[in-house]
Amino acid sequence: MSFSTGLSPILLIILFSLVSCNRDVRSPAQEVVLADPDATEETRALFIHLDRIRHDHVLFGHQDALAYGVHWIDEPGRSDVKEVTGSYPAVYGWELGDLELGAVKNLDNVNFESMRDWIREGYKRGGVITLSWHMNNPVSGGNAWDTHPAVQYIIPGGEHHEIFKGWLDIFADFVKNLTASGTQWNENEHLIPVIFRPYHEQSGNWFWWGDPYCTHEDYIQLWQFTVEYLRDVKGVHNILYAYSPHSLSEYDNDQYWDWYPGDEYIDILGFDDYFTLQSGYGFADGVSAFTGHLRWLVEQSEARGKIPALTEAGLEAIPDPTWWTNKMLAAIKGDPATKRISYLLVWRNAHHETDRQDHFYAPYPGHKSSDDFITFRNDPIILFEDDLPVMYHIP
Ligand code: BMA
Repeated sequence: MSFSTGLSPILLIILFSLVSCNRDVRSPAQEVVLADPDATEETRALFIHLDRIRHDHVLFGHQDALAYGVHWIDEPGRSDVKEVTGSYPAVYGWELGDLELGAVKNLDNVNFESMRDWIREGYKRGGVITLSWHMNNPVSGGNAWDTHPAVQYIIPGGEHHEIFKGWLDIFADFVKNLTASGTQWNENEHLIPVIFRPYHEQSGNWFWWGDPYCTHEDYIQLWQFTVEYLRDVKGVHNILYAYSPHSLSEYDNDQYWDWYPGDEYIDILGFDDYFTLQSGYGFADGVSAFTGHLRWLVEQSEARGKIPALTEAGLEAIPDPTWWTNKMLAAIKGDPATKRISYLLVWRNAHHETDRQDHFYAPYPGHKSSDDFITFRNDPIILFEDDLPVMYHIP
């Protein structure tokens, strides 16, 4: 069958190339759907780069990396990870617990002013920032582990809603004051993007926002309100939102979605898991069980246009000297899909003399897993800070 458009072939060719040209010039930044449609350029770029890089690489992260290590506190330039491997981690985790009380230091004794400087320092070197928040119980006045029910009282309509909003105001001020200038990708003063991971491990029973202490509906409302308030009322636009229940070993995969606020409120899908790799939960082989969880996370994230991440993991005090390669790396390389997680973050290296003893998750110089950690760092899949491309600019 043939038909005539009534247009000359030359005009048709011009029209066709205009249409295809338009398609080509549409920048990838415009195609990305974020929880915050008004996210800053750097925030959007971070999402795009994490999403691109994850096909070949996994970024390594460490909580409180610049604030203290097992044998030092607050010494400029130091990091246990750097002292073992020669590079800072690619991802820096920071914790905001007690910020909401107007405290000078967080619950782990990290000064908030210094934290702001360390966030800026890591960002200016090209690192990625993620924030956790062990928020105090806004109803009982206890800490995050005080499981007195609170969620139902702080969501809209609840009698403690105003107190909770005040805490979000303090958080919003903190995040809106995270700025930097003179970076390789932007000379001008601009906001530092952060991956915000509130109300984490909600599948567990140890935090007041945990599963036994609120309905799924109330948890979801808490999350949705948080995003809408920060984004639409407080005008915070430098956040990617990360969802991270505790280990998939503890429940059926379908239950992962029980607390899910919806694709419109989430950018990163993760989970925290400290136990499966040790063959916990009755798995004969922790590595293959862990690989299975990671694969599921990657597949689910890709189906929804989200970024998968291992938001917290590690082995406390790393008693196994080859844990990095024989457990963690083996699980990540377990199949082609698992390699596509974007980052993994290990928890903090508590100061031995003044904080919890043997509560550390990255090696320090002289630790028995140091050599293996260097092998892990040298694997082409794993990226530390000195391996990173520019994450905050889309050419
Ligand atoms: C926990 C432990 C605690 C710490 C909390 C918040 O897992 O490390 O000692 O206070 O995280 O960082």
